[in-house]
Amino acid sequence: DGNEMSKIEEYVDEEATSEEESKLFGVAEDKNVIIVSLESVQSFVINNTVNGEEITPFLNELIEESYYFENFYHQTEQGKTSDHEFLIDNSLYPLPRGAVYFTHSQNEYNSVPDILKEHDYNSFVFHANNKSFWNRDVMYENTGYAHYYDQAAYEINEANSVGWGLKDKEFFEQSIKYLQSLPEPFYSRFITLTNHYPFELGEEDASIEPYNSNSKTLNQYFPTVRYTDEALEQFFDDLKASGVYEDSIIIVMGDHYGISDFHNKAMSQYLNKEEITPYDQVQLQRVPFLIHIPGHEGEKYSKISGQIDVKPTLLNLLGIENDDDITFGTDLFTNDRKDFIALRNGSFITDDYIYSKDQCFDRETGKLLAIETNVLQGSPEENANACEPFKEKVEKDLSYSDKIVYGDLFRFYDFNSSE
Ligand code: GP9
Ligand code: MN
Repeated sequence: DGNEMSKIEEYVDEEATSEEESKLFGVAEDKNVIIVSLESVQSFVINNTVNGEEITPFLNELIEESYYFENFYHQTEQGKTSDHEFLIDNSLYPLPRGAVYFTHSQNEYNSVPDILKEHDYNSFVFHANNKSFWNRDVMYENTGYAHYYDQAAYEINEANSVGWGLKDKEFFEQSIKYLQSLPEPFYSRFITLTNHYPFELGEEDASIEPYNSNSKTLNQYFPTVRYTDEALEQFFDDLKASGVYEDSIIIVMGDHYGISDFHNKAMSQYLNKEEITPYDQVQLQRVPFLIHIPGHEGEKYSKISGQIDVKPTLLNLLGIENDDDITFGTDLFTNDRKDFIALRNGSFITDDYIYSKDQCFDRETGKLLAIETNVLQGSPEENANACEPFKEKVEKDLSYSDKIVYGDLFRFYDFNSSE
């Protein structure tokens, strides 16, 4: 109820809200926003090769001209792509079970599209799937989207489809005409599809060879990632040719993992590791995240970050004061940030440690911090309990967010109280 909500407000003010102004506050004022969600693209393919071939040549280039966060984690659960959408539009955590897009689509939210409406933006999603998949049509309507360019907006046939549907190159190509017709400024999200499990691709679209391991899934992943990388390059070319590029900022990110721990044996072969430890498993939850602002040189950041941080970061870039908002993430361009990134399964990352499956690891080295070894080495401060103080904080963070969603608590909160 309202009481619970004021407790959460206090917590968020204290823990997640930055006291410091974003270094990039307002640099993208009135610009269009184009978010590209790369289906199942994980960070381990970035600046990496397979069979001696670069996997993502375009992304590797783009990173050099963007603000790039190399330790950025997805925080999704069973709601997969929709969980990622929920995170970036709301800076709330998705649910521990089920998909919030299905279970709580009628809640009151303070989503990015709703906020941007007050600043003359219209919001759109482009994705070539059935509109009711993940209950998107309902959720989008409730959170302020003006239109969803779904499957019905695209010409889809056998020749231009593979796997889950329309191929990414065709998807972007067919989207440009809609994009050019949008009233400006707009907030938009493009969700790719080709790099979806089971990673099917026709020979004519494969520029690199599959990997060779006992996992057909991992083997096929590389050519489809490359295909999506090429589709993204073509999209950038088209954005430039159409004139949309100059007035826009473009955010590119992976939505969630593509290769599950079921394929750890093949993954350890590819990564040249003896085994995939719980530490490695957490590190594999990193997805690419970059913000491309035409005219900006960009910068590479190593600080820990996650999908929960996207909303406050974006609003600050657009110069939108949002003091009364309730977000569980923090602007990426301040130093006054929350000191952990929580994954939805309770694993977490701090500057110094990674915690997963009841084990505490050194973040830098991946070394398991066991009490025994440390007694022997005489450094008791570096023991397995190092993660303990964060454990409680992370649980609190997740549970406060869950309380908001389960209890639809934003009904009791005034987002404009200081106006
Ligand atoms: C479906 C697409 C893929 O529309 O977003 O869904 P996923 O299985 O990744 O959630
Ligand atoms: Mn997905």
